[in-house]
Amino acid sequence: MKSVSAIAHSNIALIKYWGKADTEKNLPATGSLSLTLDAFYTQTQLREAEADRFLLDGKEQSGERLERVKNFLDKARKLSGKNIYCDVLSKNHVPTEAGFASSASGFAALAQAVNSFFELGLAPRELSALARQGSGSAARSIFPGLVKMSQEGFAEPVSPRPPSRGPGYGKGTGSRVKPGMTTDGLDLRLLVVQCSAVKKPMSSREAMNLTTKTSPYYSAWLSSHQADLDDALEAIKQADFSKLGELTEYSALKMHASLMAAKPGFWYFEPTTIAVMNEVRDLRRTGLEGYLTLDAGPQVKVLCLNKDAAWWQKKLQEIPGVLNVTLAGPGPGAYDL
Ligand code: 2P0
Repeated sequence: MKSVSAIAHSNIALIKYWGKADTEKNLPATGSLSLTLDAFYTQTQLREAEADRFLLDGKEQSGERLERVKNFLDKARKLSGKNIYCDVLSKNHVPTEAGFASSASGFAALAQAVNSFFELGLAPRELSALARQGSGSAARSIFPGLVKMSQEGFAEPVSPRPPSRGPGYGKGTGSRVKPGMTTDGLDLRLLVVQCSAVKKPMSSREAMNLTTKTSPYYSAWLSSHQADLDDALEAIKQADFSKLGELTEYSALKMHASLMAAKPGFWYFEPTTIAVMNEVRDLRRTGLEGYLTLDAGPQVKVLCLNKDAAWWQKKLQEIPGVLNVTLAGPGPGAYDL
């Protein structure tokens, strides 16, 4: 019986994707810029079966989760002309639904596995576009390190490099990188600060659609976004960490402001989220450089340089209410096992 396995790592956007140009095709309204992370990933096995099933961390899924996976497999069946059904066995090494972007690694791993299983032979850019149809942020997890996503709906590495095919690295679209190798002179680290264990009260997809439909700030988000993306790419080129950090914080706060201005307004912040946000600003004033970002959940992520990461980790862990702080570096692109 046919079986393939793949791994994809999670990513966190520095310049955010928030809103769609086309919900059918899941096309983003703007580009985005992200860092693929070594610390969080999803491993997915596809096994030929009588009918599609989806097991996440050993639990059989139903409802919307199952439907999204089935729809994705339908696309692969259509592309390949092969009417094969499968068990999708996924294991998340990412805390699901707490703002750790598990759909990014999830759909990227599924796309990677589907490419082999259905023998689609997709090139990296096409594979990224396929992953996007599962989840917008998944398009970026196909690639290692710093990744830019275009409005056309596919991602690519900020600095393209030939993929490594060394032993143990699997067949992948992105090389497994050593920390610092894909961040162009900026030895970036991201500290993921867990501020709450509550389950996400609103999915990012719902929150994004609410913003698009009702927020008067959404048009401002759209019109100001391209400049942020261009400036961030320039900051990377110049290895200007302060500039990249400022833009990272700015993009996240603008995204959340647009959601708060929706009708009804919504926010993901919990008390500890706010405490960490305040502390990051204070620590930056009095200590070392670090910049915050926030996704569709209460956790705070702090972008810093490798040389300052241990200091930040210690300081963040000391904040009352913080559950844990995970240090992540640049991670590899998606690959077959
Ligand atoms: C991002 N997020 O750029 C933004 C910032 C969350 C906050 O992409 O509807 O799961 O599946 O395309 O990719 C999370 O939303 O949304 C996300 P869909 P996705 O990372």
